[in-house]
Amino acid sequence: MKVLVIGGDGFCGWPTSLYLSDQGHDVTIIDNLSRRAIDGELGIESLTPISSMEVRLGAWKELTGKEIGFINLDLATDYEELLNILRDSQPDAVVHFGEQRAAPYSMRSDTTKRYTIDNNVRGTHNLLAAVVETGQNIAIVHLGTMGVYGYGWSGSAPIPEGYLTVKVPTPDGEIDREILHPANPGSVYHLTKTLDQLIFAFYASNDQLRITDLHQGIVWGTQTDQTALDERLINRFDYDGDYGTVLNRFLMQAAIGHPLTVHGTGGQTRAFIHIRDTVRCIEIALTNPPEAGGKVSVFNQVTETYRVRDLAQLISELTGIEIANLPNPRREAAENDLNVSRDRFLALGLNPTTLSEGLLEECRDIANKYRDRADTTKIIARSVWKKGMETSPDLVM
Ligand code: NAD
Ligand code: USQ
Repeated sequence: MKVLVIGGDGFCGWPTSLYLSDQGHDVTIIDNLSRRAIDGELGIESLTPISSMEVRLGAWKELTGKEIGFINLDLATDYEELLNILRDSQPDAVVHFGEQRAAPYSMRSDTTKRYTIDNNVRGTHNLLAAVVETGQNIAIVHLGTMGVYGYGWSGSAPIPEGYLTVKVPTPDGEIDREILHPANPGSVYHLTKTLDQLIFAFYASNDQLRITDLHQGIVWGTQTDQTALDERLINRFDYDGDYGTVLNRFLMQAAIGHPLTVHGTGGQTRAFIHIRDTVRCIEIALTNPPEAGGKVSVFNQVTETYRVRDLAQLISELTGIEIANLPNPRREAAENDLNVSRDRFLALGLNPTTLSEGLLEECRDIANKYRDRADTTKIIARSVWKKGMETSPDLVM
């Protein structure tokens, strides 16, 4: 299968590109390297030393004999170039990872709010408009997020995979209607994913585009079999207050002896998936596209749910590192339960990787190996959801 991977330089996109190439697919990465530029803007670096795209692709070819193409293009602004690429390369599918993905970064300032909306919404719309314009039957797989559903909206009922059947009262009695699950975004970033959903619904209906939207939970881990082949292929490991996600942050903090930064009581329950399952799920989605004229195919791409304080407790018990309950810089429910339907990937053969001591240790070993690259001043999350919530004094190391 010929696949374009937009955002293929990122944390999920890079291992996915290698995995798809390894499986024999013909892969070309499209990325504007904006994530690397944001590292520069924030004065941070991935904990792991990621190589330039040139070195990454050269190493992959040297080790496997397989070639991955690369095009530096901004999905949100370089529309004509995108159209030409689709026309020339005629891919079977496009995987769309190419968005600004950090909730804290999206809430950092009016500039980052506007950038996140402009980048993500324009990028998604450009892709769909270009696919329609080519007239080609290109399948689209997009990375959405579990956060589109919000937390606790439907009480203890499991969050369905995208759609909800509701009863609509009419003068002639109730009728059943299937609707997109109500959107309840918790940040400007999550808001962009809910806007993406409406764009997809429109183009699936109006233009019969074949679209899959993967509502992914928080990805943890860093290496896959392919990225572990050589240090030049290593995946990124974000640990800073904006881009680092909770479980990887705790593992990195444990590796350098930093108290585990639980926001508030840690009663937030979230969905998780290991990076090795992310790459498998993408291939399953690519090989099971919806029919033209069908609705958007939605999967919940999660394998487990955990409460933040339970993760902190687990890692604290494994490592002896203490837990610090910090004021929460976000506006979010202090406590929530989470019950998620995740049957579709299981039915298509996903064998979930679950959290285990071995995997936690593998990740902590990586953090440990590169601990000298950590900038401890960047660990505390400082982007706040509303002015006036500015938090907390520095943790004393
Ligand atoms: P990332 O920031 O590491 O990677 C995103 C990549 O997209 C980067 O390489 C960036 O340079 C590129 N990009 C951004 N805007 C672009 C544009 N306009 N044109 C071209 N390239 C652009 O993020 P990630 O963690 O790999 O996430 C990938 C996708 O998966 C995102 O859409 C994110 O919302 C979703 N997701 C991630 C997680 C997670 O825990 N990391 C969880 C759920 C969903
Ligand atoms: N949290 C802490 N301590 C920390 C970091 C986070 O307690 O040091 C808490 C947060 O307050 C939040 C929870 O952990 O309640 C999750 O935060 P996160 O940063 O791990 O994840 P989130 O902001 O939700 O975003 C990440 C990805 C995003 C993806 C999303 C999936 O960055 O791209 O869409 O996970 S989901 O959460 O399912 O919507």
